[in-house]
Amino acid sequence: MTHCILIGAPVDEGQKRAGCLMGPAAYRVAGLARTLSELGHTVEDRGDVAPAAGRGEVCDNPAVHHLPEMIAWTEALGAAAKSAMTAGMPIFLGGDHALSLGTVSGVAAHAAAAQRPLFVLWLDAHSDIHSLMSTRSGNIHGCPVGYLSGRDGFEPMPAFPAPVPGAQICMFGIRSVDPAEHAALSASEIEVNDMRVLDEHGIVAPLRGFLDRVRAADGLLHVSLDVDFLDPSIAPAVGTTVPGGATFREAHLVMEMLHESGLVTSLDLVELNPFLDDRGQTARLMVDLVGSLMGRKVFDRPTRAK
Ligand code: 4U7
Ligand code: MN
Ligand code: MN
Ligand code: MN
Repeated sequence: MTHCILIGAPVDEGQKRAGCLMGPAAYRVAGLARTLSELGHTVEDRGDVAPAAGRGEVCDNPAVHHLPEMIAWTEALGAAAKSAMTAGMPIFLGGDHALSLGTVSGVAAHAAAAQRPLFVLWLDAHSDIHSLMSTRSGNIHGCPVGYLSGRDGFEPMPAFPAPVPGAQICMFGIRSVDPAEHAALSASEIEVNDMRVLDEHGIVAPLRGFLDRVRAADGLLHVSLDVDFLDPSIAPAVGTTVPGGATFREAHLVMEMLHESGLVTSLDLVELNPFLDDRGQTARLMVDLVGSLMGRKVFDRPTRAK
């Protein structure tokens, strides 16, 4: 039994297509709390985080937008994440992926206080390893891994902490990487499992390898699930669709293996844009995936009394 803490993060400023701010409401409507309690977990919904007003910070890349707002979100979500980690397992209901700047920093602050390493599993079509100077779209949802892993080659941003060494980050589902991101990934120690790896080896062996590393290090594990990890045919409600994503069963298998590992200590659900959904199918699929992560099985044979 896990104490699940739902934290709404209606972040819409990390990209330009309005709608991710409706994500937390969509997860609630799709029955996330009920799904968790039916699995025997306790659920506490802390409502939506509200950031302070932005303070006008600027950077040299004119494409970048909403930087002050994202700095304010990072602070507010960092505080919410750190405090939730002492009480249970936070599940952050996004909101676009820029929110992970805050959630992962807060979780990392908790891990540091507990003197345990934090590992991050990044399930995404994209590597999100831009800097404010390398991003061409100017969308900060393409930058969180860059800052969280302390990507070098650009000016440090004190407002975006760098708490997770690249060697503790593992990516799955990758199929859209910009040239500047390619260079950054190559120079990093991040484990990159692109879709080709999944096609060739399946998801089980590479994921086991990563989970074994987390276990051996007695690490905490944060999972960041971007809707576009999934194939757009099953998850249309996302602004940045990329064909060739994870199938329904691949995604559930990841979640089932994560459950069996018992290692996951926090979770981001990001990039859902309910305005683009088809009768709630994407929101429902995401909730079902959380169900698998939290212990729902296709068939659980009862142990027979002798
Ligand atoms: B997401 C992109 F150019 N790399 O920087 C960019 F392809 O959180 C996409 O993974 C970023 O959805 C996608 O804008 C960010 C683009
Ligand atoms: Mn992403
Ligand atoms: Mn993505
Ligand atoms: Mn996206």
